[in-house]
Amino acid sequence: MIRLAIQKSGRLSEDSLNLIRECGISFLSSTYKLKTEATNFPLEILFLRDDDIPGYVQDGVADLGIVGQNVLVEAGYPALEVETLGFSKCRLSLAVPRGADYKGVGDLEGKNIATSYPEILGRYLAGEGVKAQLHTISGSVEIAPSIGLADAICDIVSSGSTLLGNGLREVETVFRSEAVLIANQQLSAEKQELLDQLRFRMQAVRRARR
Ligand code: PRT
Ligand code: ZN
Repeated sequence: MIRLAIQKSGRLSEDSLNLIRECGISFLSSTYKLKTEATNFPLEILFLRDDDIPGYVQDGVADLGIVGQNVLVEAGYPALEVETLGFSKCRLSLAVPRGADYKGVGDLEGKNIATSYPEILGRYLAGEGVKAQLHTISGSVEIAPSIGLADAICDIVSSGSTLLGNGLREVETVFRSEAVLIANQQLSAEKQELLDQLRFRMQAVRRARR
């Protein structure tokens, strides 16, 4: 039996469940349960908050997980990635108030930037040679400039309408992300075999979708 952790409720949940079903794996899903067993494959599915998934897979509490690369890299475990899945595509971007004078990333020197991704943003700014004060907040990052908490923000963008609605302008792409399958790095031979079977089916599903 191999254990796969997926997001309990959020943007990754439905696509993760659909992918498992399209792999020909059947299971009963109930909104109240925190885990379920497949009926035709030796798989147990755990339903967790996405932020907890990389650490659980790293520690072996779960063998496998489905999570966004943004969360995986921010958590510090990029090496766990084994397969890109092609859904939940988004980007982590820097944005400034619409009317702000901005010519390039150097203009952020000495500025206050609100984000939920201090690791990824910190590395990006260091690479650009820019020193800024990062303020880590866990949600509603987009309102930070309008309440005077920050000069700029760095947050996940997909359509861009949230930025627009908050009077912000996207100025730099810091990181591109999609959902990925991750795996513990010390799987037993039996679990490695099950992972290989799952990856084979996931690749077939992706080819069929194209
Ligand atoms: O409760 P839990 O901790 O499990 O969930 P969560 O609230 O942390 O995550 P969730 O469900 O919002 O997102 C899960 C993953 O989906 C993210 O980690 C990304 O990998 C991916 N994803 C894809 C997105 C978006 N698109 C997205 N648009 N995650 C967040 N957003 C948010 C963004 O933060 C911003 O507030 O949507 C807003 C912007 O959207 P647009 O379309 O207006 O640009
Ligand atoms: Zn989360």
